[in-house]
Amino acid sequence: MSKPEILQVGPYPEWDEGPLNEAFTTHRYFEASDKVEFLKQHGPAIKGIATRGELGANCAMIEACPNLEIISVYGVGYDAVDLAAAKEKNVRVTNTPDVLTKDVADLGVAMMMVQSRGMIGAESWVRSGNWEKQGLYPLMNRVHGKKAGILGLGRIGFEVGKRLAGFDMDIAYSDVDAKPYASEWTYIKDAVALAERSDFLFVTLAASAATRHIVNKQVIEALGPQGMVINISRAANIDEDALLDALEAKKLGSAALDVFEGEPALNPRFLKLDNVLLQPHHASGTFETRKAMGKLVRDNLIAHFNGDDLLTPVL
Ligand code: 8YV
Repeated sequence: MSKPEILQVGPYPEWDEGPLNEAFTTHRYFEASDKVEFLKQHGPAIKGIATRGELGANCAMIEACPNLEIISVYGVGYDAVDLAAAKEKNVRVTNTPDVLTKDVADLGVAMMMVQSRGMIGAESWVRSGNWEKQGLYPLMNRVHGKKAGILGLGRIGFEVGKRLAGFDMDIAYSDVDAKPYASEWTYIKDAVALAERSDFLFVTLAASAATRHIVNKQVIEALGPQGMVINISRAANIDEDALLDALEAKKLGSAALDVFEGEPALNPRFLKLDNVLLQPHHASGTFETRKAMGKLVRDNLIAHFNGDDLLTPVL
């Protein structure tokens, strides 16, 4: 029996390519020089799309595949998938939650520590010989015991909170409603109020039209000149122009960012700042997690084409 034909939107690590090509006939969209023509040629045969969180599947891609049955996302964020178009065409959608939750939370907390304690500058201080020539590295800022705010207490936000509790931090969170599993932490619905009482503000919201720019000028200035924002969600959750304005004017103390508008290209204003930690969207980027993500992408596709229940359905 012929293998289902899959549109592969972006590259996967080599350990995924083999098993994916064993199970499916793949069409490598990201290698096509003329992507419109590529979809015209292969779209009618495509039964599944294997994509990545940041690449998704837009309406044009979905409509170019009239026999599409499922979109499998390598990532927990499915905001780049046109869910309305998928729903209209009765296309299933899956993602890869849980397998990446703890690594993403680990990196978010690490970013807070690295930025607050100035570890990037300290590394340069040693390597440049400044330690010998100029003496002690400048003092930095304590983390333990400070006030943390978590904007979005889903799986990743909750794991961030668990880690911050280990630093004896005073934890509050904002979400659509209070979470019974977080009764030890303070629930503050309003994002500005959460920022006002926080030293560190973690943005861990699933991105959607409803959350776009939820971290706006008011939230940023409420966090203030001693505050730090840490973003391990999607750039769209923060008004990046307002963030840059505040960082440049020192109205916000600092930022630690793993996601950017237009990534991997980013606004060059970031590169001139000394109060921002820049990371290349790698919060889930460990061998263990990426292998689990890749397997889950395949297992969802295989389950669908075998007529079995999907492992991690979104739609
Ligand atoms: C992935 C992500 O690294 O999970 C997500 O939504 O953004 C990241 O964890 C990315 O989608 C992989 O390309």
